[in-house]
Amino acid sequence: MLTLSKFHVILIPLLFLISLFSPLLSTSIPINIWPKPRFLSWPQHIATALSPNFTIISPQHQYLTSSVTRYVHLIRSENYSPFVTRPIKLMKGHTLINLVVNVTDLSLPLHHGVDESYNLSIPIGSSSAHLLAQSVWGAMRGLETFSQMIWGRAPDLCLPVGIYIQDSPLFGHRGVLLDTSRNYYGVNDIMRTIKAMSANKLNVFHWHITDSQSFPLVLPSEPSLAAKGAYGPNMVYTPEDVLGIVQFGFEHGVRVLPEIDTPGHTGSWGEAYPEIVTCGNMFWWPAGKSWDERLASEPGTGQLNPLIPKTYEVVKNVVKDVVKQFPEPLFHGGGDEVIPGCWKTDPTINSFLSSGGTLSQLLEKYINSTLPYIVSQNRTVVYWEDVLLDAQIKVDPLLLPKEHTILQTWNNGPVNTKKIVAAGYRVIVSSSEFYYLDCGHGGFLGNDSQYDEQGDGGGGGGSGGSWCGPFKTWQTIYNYDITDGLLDEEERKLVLGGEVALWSEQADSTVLDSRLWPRTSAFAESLWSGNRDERGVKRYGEAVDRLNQWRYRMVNRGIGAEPIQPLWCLKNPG
Ligand code: CP6
Repeated sequence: MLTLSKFHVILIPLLFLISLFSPLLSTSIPINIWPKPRFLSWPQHIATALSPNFTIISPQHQYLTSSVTRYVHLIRSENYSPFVTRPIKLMKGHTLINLVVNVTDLSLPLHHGVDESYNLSIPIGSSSAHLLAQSVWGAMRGLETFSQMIWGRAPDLCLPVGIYIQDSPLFGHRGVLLDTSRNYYGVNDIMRTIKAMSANKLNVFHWHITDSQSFPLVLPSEPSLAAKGAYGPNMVYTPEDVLGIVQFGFEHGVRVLPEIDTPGHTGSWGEAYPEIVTCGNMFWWPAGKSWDERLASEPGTGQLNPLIPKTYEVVKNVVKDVVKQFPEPLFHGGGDEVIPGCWKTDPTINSFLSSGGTLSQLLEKYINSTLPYIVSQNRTVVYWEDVLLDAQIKVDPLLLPKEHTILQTWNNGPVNTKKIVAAGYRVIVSSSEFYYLDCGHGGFLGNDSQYDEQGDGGGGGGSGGSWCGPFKTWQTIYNYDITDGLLDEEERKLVLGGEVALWSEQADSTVLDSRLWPRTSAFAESLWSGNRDERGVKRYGEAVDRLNQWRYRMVNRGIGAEPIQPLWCLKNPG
């Protein structure tokens, strides 16, 4: 079998040379692959018909096989045509009958950094196309690309021939955060999101499962947390639901990364265990008080009390059950927005503080009593940046072993990313200035100036308020470079990738698709193949029509992505 590297060495320079003389290469019509592949050559602009009996031949594999079945169905029932097609030569009397998939190592697991590269070629005159990948996950990326090259109305389908694609991602961690605590989402909403992620070659579903408002996760060792903390008996995720979602993730090449946010954002735990939560159900920002004096980060929040043994009993049970349900090697422990005022409402904590203890020591005690346990369960822990960077409550880096800890930014993009990598930690970038999708509406406390410190009419704190700033356009998202401000290669290597975040104070299933898509597609391309053209110039101008076309294909596939332009623009391309 031809190996990827031989392919690479011989074919790429050759095709590149050919492409230099081909004026047709740069056109994206009718081929419109999103995210754009790293290398694509289609010098002769020839297309052929897809056989009505088209099949995909691939090795047997628990997850690849179901993915192949899905793509055969999707491809054979395609009903999508681009609005404008340039003249292309259609081969007469020829059809493409199958796609042959080869995977070099079927055993490579779906972990961070797994090889997702693939080569796809559809030779002229052959009845077979060829997909070669190192891992089944790379094969899934290639299948998606192949499916995006088909157009027409089944059974009259076409696809390009004489095309060669070599593709691989720039970043290994390409994620979407969904908050299922502020508002509940059904299992079908989560699966539809994972499906759409996979179509955009995204690979991490960061599931912010619990927060202060509700605790929807049913855990066998701690059943009362969901029984009392969920919004209702049907607004929960049972172990069977989780198993189904994790399985669905594997079938789509998407890791499901659970977050159990502690010690802050835990008001909902207090429904079952009031004794372990401080300031549960307290209104968050009394009139006239400053940011630092606020009691909590939102209405209804609360924080776990690090001085009570019962806290650790409950947390360990939760971690133990979550680790059983989620095979993903990363565990997100939260650690964001621990608020001095909330802990200070508790008498035991107050006496600890008045006898010389510090707020940071409280968080240190909490981390030191939980992180080693999570690591003992064979998990690497992800925390929000706050545990390292918060001005008042942060821990000694000695308590955050670099080999077991990853930090996720949410403030001050380039600056905080730089601080984290400079301290030697791996980082996931999800800066609110670029990657928060929930913002753009009024704050949830309305426009009451009493709460409007920043004077911008936002509600302040949390999503939708003053910290959100303006609605993030797809261009803002597309253009952001997550390694901005990092000068040397060593620092850049520590940037695992990024995540967009949909916090759900002002979102639920009714707006899920349109809040996520197609802006998350813009993010997906930026992290897969970058946001610049061959000359290094930002390519959002070129991307707009492709994104608009891709949005129509997503809508065809049942994703309620919102329009970015009037249809007129596709009829009159720039
Ligand atoms: N919930 C949790 C939130 C936010 C964070 N953590 C958040 C903060 C600011 C904005 C949006 C969301 N709602 N648990 C911060 C990581 Cl603007």
